[in-house]
Amino acid sequence: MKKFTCVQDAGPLDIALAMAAEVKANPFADSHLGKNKTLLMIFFDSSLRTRLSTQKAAMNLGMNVIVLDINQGAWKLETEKGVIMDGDKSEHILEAIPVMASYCNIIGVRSFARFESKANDYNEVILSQFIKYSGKPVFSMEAATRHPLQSFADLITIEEYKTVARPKVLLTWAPHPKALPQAVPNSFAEWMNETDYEFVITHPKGYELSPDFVKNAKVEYDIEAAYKGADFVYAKNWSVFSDPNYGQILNIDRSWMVDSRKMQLTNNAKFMHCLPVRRNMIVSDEVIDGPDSIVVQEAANRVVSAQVVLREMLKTL
Ligand code: AN0
Ligand code: CP
Repeated sequence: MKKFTCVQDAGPLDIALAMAAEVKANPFADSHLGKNKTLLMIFFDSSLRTRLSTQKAAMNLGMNVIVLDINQGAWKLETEKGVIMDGDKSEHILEAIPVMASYCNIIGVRSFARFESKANDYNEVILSQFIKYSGKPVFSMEAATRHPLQSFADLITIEEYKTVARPKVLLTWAPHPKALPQAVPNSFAEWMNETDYEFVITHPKGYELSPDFVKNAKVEYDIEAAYKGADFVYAKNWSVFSDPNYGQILNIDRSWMVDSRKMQLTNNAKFMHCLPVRRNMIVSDEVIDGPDSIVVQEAANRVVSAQVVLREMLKTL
């Protein structure tokens, strides 16, 4: 694996899931594979889970790890080409990428949607420059349009907890006070669409995701019908995708919060969220603290998804 930015990079999902099971059962089986190999994790945005789980995965493989928070101590980076650099940015990404790449063997990048230009976000201008100019295997730790390590961990978790062969998986929008990217729901949809699950998306009118990610998934605007019989309820907030309101919040309708009343419509559904989650905005205390909440197990599987990706990248070095 030379790059991991989307579901296609994972290869056939049955094989990816088998690798995940292998890694989970025996996390130190490949502890020599990463000897004298360095992972550089570059964060343009905050993180708890991605930072810790990816570092743990690298340590399980015997790698050395360097973490750089671009916004804390590094030079401010210019990312636009051809500009006169007379502002507050001291260094251009065109030098910074090959320099950073010279210090490591594998690069992980976190760079969220900026909401300044939909074209820049959906063309992944930051992540694609790392792929183009680093000469090293690059993986996404959540980019502008996708969060593949999260979606892979979500798939692993659903496979572990499903009680029927073909579960109904509901992705529901939920309210949040700040505008959030579409990366997590886009990516979740992209991965779910590669399975044979019954995959349903529900959200208020105006929050339609890009058709490139929704594909043939059922979009159900009747929230009760959407919840009915669901085996998994995956909550996430996202901001508007469609023009002219790209990146904005249309409403924070609290009635969309995942609560016990809605969960009672389901087939004892498990509750999932990528975290961090705002309690009593996205989900009620009762649901997230209840026996069907698997958010911590889901987060724990982030080590597994990261370790599969790093292992397969190490094998190509
Ligand atoms: C981010 C998002 O919605 O993309 C990261 C989630 C993993 N969430 C927040 O910024 C709260
Ligand atoms: N789910 C997730 O990626 O969490 P962090 O933003 O804390 O890394």
